[in-house]
Amino acid sequence: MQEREKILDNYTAKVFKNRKDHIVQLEESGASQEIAANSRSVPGMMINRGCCYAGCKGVVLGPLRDVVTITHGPVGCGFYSWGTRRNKANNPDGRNFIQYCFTTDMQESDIVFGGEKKLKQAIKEAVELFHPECILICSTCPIGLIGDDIQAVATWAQEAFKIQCVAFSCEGYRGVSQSAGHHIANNGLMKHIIGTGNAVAHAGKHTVNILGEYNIGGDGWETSRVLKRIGYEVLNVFTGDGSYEGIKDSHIADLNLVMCHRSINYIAEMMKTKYGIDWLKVNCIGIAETIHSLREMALYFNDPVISAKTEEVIAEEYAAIAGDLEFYKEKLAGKTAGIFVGGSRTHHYQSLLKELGVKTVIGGYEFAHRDDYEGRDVLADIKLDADSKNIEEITVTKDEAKYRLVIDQERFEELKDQIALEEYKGMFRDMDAGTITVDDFNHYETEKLIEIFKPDIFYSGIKDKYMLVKSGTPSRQLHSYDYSGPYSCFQGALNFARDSYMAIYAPAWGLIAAPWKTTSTLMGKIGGAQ
Ligand code: CFM
Repeated sequence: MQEREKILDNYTAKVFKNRKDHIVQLEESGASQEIAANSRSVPGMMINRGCCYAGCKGVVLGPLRDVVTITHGPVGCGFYSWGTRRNKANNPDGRNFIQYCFTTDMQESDIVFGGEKKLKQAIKEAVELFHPECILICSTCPIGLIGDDIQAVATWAQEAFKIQCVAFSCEGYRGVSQSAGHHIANNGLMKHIIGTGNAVAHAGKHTVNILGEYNIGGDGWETSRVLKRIGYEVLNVFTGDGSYEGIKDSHIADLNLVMCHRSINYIAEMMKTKYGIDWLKVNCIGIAETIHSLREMALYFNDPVISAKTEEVIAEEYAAIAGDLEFYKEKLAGKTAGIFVGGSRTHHYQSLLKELGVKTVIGGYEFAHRDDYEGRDVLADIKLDADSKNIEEITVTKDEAKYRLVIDQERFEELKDQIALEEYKGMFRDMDAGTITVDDFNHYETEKLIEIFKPDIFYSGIKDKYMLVKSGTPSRQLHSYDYSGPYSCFQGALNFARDSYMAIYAPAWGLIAAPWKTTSTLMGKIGGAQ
């Protein structure tokens, strides 16, 4: 029986019918196979997904440091999304509010009589105490159910306090996962904030935005450091250590780099239509992938100074880690891994693991869409179901005043054949035959996979981490990096290798067998005789 069948074998007919299309075992290395994704989970299963509010407030909007983001709802939602994602941010202008938890703390009577008054009061208090230029409102499930008009409250706040206020109807139940929340956040930022500034393009500066980089454990800082060394101007990071003031002017960038395709492809595409900015899919996790991305950027800009500097920085950054990396490569060679994260990291980390000699045998995502697995070529074939249709699709048009092409159409076509311009080929392309991929994995399936594949390490999420540890499998948490990081670029690769080595070689794993399993714990003497 193939491993895939072993996992599905225990399911009842109804669950089997649902899950069979979400589990794929690759027949050929790098060849795409169809997978079911972005659909409702089976009720009652212990899954790892988050909700729409988590995707909007927690993932995309939360990292913006100079805005006050108010969670309109009961206190639990605000509390749960408070400071747990390790999206680090600096405080360059005295406006870093991300360490606070702002919530309207809706009580029973507010649910019965409506919460708009309370929301207005919360905005008033936030303005008086923190003087933000921008307030974002994110609604949670009960708000949608009772019908508070948060959009009207936002309009009121704009007039009352002369600040920007944007409301996001990102109730947890909208869509099937946090992916819906990404889309809603992308729409709101695009409609109300991106491109509203008056900055003009910095001609000849090679200005980039990094999209889909949330600065977990400082990844965005490390990537920016390397890019700046080469001579790029990093205008904005969306949204790790990002700012409202900054992203208003993000339309003047020459190129958008897309790190996490899943959470931000919408903004990348809309900025192309509206402002003419090309986007390039990059991956700054792993040495080979980082080098590849840096060279593709250099090709795009086609400036001999940048190209030379790119090679110089690559050589220096690599030389700085090469010695230490050898030690870890030796220790990690031949190991196997499982990776389950949200919607992009499972792909990003596979090539880094390969460089370290670790083979990824099981992988998967919580909420990715088919294009994240199979590549953007399938976009036209994806049929939208009722849940997806529920998310607003906004249409943007060319902004005549701010539209600007850095390269002409002919050069664009020429480059498109060479580099990942407006292209993402998906995760399957980099996976080997026989490896298994699970969409919207649950705890039963994870347990079963561990039993079958016995990976040496499992790069997990938050909910599944402890079940892995209890099964005796070393785990590194790949969402928040377990208090470590950064893991991006060259120095980051070394950090990752060190953390993986420490996880696998921790002496604790030699002590997990219960003492009574290996030695008799019954002690005594035979009495009676002298
Ligand atoms: Fe993108 Fe992310 Fe991810 Fe994501 Fe996330 Fe995250 Fe993630 Mo956790 S934006 S899809 S919703 S790379 S919080 S920084 S680690 S599940 S794989």
